Amino acid sequence: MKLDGERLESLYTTMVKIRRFDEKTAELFVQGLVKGTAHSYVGEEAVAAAACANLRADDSIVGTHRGHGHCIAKGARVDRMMAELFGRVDGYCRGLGGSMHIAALDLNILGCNGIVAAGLPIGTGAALANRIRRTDRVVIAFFGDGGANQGVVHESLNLAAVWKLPIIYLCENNQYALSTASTRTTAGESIAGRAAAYGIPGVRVDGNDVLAVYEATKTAVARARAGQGPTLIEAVTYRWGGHSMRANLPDYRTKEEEREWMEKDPIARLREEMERRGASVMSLKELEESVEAELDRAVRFATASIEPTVEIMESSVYAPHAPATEPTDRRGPERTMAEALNEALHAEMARDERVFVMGEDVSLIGGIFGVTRGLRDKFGEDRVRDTPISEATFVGAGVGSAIAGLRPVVEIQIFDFVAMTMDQVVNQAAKFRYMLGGGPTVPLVIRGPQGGGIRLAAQHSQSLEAWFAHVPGLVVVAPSTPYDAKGLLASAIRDDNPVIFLEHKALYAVKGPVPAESYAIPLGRADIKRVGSDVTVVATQAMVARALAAAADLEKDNVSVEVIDPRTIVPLDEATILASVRKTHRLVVVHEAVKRSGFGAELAAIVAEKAIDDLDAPIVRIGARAVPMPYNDALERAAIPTQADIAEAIRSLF
Ligand SMILES: Cc1ncc(C[n+]2csc(CCOP(=O)(O)OP(=O)(O)O)c2C)c(N)n1
Ligand SMILES: [Mg+2]
Repeated sequence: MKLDGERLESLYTTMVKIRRFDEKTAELFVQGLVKGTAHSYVGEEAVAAAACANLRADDSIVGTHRGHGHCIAKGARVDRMMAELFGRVDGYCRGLGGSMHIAALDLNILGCNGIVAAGLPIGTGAALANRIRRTDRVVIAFFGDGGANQGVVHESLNLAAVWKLPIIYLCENNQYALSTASTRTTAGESIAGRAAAYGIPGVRVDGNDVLAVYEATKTAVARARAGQGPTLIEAVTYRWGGHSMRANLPDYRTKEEEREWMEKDPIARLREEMERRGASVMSLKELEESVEAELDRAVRFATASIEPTVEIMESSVYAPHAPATEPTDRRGPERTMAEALNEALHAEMARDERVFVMGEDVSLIGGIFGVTRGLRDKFGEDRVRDTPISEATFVGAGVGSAIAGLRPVVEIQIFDFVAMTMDQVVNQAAKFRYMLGGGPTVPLVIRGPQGGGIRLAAQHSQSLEAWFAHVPGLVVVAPSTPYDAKGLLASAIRDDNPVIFLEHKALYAVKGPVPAESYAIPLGRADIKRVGSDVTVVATQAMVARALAAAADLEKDNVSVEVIDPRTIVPLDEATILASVRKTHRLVVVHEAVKRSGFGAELAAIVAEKAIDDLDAPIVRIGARAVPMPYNDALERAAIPTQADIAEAIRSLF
């Protein structure tokens, strides 16, 4: 293949820049200026340089922990990269992300990643966004030979193949995952060979031959752009240095092997090729000198940059919440909670074409609880997607498409299955904005049913809000009425943060008045479901009705109970709860989740810290027994707090 001289010069410059950047990084690491760790890309430069040379500015990449080369090849500024490695405010992540997390959305670098292979679902989501928007943009998702054995790689290949997404999965097979040779961990002849199982092209190339990688990627990019779907490329290469700059590990490779691969130096090979085609030694030297000068400036820039502040750190976690005004009149036709949620989805999809819905069985049949019914008829299959059973990847695709500018609403069929997705929720969605210094937004809703009461046993009945409330970066919503469900789902969809939206499956069929028009309830605003003066009961989801029933009962005994539903666990309306406790001087917290380390423990601690002098009695927490949900009817009832349990707890305070 013949590339013109200018293209070869550009490839050469990129490769030299990558090499010298990482050599410099290693020196600066030893000097203590680059902190933590960094992973050198030296030896593998041809892969990123050739792959990205096929991309347009509006195409995207996702990189790996060894991502400096990916960023440089996609056009990142080395001064801002170096400032990031120094942990300084002018770095791409304002010093909050570091070497493994560099991203630049203006360059469509959608993030490197500290979690091996986690970028693949995210890249798949960005490709999905390209598809939904009907653009011809493509995505390259880099991963390693070690990463190739992660489940999300297989799920991503499958998802992209069935949806014919415009993405290239580019495996940098440097033959080791930390100390472990890929021959000891990887079944089959090759990684590229796995593509056959998904019915897509799989290509194995010499990753140290920049022209071979260029050619393979060019074909794959053209295919993706033409709407023909994904390609898996395996570029065989070698990293010259250790796994990371921090790891001082025993030898696991022979010197001979290292030498053999260094002789296949991709930069020297390209240089020879260029010289053979007539490039002068002088002109190559000039390119190298200009790279050197740029890197010197980068180090000066990083050194001069100041440290980020605590204010930057704290303000980078959440995007401002979407403003909302709750309706003054809550009256309306009787609707079930499932219908109310469905109305919100219809309204938000009509209001904003960036909103789309995906999940298992959400499209054709409208979800197993009917929450997404009718959406496909109204908005089409493109925006209402039935997914494979690949929770980690379709949630990750939600993260990727949100980063790419859409507003996905992803259903988890039964919320216990969220365990499959924890990396994408906790390490990716919750941290993306923060790790990029508070700039980007991740407008993603992950919704679905939690809770017990219908005999679905231990793996289909948990109440999991505490898992998510513990993770900075997530919003956690848990409505108890159809009215709240509709208004809060609208807010969740309009919010620029990842929202965990927990519906209680036993409440789907419960009816209540729901205003017909579209409305949004502000996040972080509790609702006083009953006004009282003797004791405050804070209850969530299915426990709200039980607390209200207990309160009605206690009224006969002249005990006046105030019932507050926080509605959103994060952000929490502390002010309303504290004001109530200061009035009633007593607090009972009740939730269906297991009592131990539940949300009630947090709330009890907040009230103890801020209002202990106002309390006339100990705080009482009520939650499920610390057992997995049993199948047996009577035992399930015994595990979950009852109306009688709540009434008894209230009485114990007087
Ligand atoms: C999910 C996960 N498991 C383990 C690690 C620790 N770790 C970081 S890089 C790495 C090796 C990755 O190998 P490979 O995917 O081949 O990439 P390479 O480092 O060779 O570029 C390991 C085990 C991690 N960061 N994330
Ligand atoms: Mg590797």
